[in-house]
Amino acid sequence: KPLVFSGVQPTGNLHLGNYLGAIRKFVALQEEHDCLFCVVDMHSITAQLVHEDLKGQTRSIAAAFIASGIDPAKHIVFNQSSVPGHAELAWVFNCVARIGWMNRMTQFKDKAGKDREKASLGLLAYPSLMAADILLYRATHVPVGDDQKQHLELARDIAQKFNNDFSSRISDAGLGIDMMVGEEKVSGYFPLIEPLIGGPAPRVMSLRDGTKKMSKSDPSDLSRINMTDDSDTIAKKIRKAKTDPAPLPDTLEELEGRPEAQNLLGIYAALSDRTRMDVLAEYAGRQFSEFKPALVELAVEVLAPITSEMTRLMDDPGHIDAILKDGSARANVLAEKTMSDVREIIGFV
Ligand code: AQP
Repeated sequence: KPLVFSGVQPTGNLHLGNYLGAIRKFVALQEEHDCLFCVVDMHSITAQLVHEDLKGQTRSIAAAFIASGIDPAKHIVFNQSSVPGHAELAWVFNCVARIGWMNRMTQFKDKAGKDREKASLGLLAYPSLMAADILLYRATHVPVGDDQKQHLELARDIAQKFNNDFSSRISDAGLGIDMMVGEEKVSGYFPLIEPLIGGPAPRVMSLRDGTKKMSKSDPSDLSRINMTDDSDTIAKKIRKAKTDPAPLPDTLEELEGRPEAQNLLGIYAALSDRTRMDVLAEYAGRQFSEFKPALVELAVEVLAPITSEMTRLMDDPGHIDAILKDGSARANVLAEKTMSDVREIIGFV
């Protein structure tokens, strides 16, 4: 049965990119799948070790999951550091993965900056921990934004190398599962991961520059819509969003070379669960001076109830901690089973 895993780092205010690229998809997937949604606090110390309020940030991500509609009674909502298997499996994967694989990661290059020697070892090994997060539960389906595609491909490579390196031990212990690699049927312990990246806004771009990803670390707050922004702030940011002077065209092809227009259209489509073509059919020929107020109305309609529910939940940190504790206990049971198999396969006494 397909199992869904995804995580969000507690590294600052969540924004519309995190919501549309990840959290909104979690909510849709929970109807048909068993899911684990994780606040990946161990990832958050890879780029910056000391955080002013890591506990508060962790609770606010959990609150965002629940306020967006994730049901923590049916699915597992927990924080990464409370399940020791993440670190244990990441160590094994550090020994499976090759340094060259990590050096090629664009996120590492971006986040490490010019002086890579000064980046933490954790930042380099980030994808190895991410592979462990998913494979600790032998999860198959991973909803993420487009920026995580390369990391998921690497997680697949790690799973495949582990399966190959230990193939006879896996089959001797009777722990293999059958899976298809292309046309070929193979057996291995870890499943091959399916990234779930599609939708009309797989990469939400900055409101100030349509060629840059919307991101927590952009110094301009006008570049992003935070999930905690009030209605007036959302309206101001959309009003000030960069656009070009042309009206919306009839076809998607005519939007080529207009990144800001593409971005706003994608955001509208994702927020309204429609295709970009469908939205274009309604707004073709209209100026952004007409489209932006419609986008403001839609964004406020979707985000305001989530923001107010997040605020309500954050007023009771004890309740959030209890949800995380319960999720961690349930995650730990699944993790222990995998780790006991992995120790057996490797030959740890
Ligand atoms: N702009 C985006 N568009 C679509 N999806 C996005 N995600 C992040 N930014 C966008 C997705 O959100 C999930 C959680 O992301 P994360 O917690 O790993 O944070 P991040 O990717 O480091 O987020 P930021 O905002 O981009 O942080 P900085 O500024 O530190 O780089 C993931 O599924 C991610 O794909």
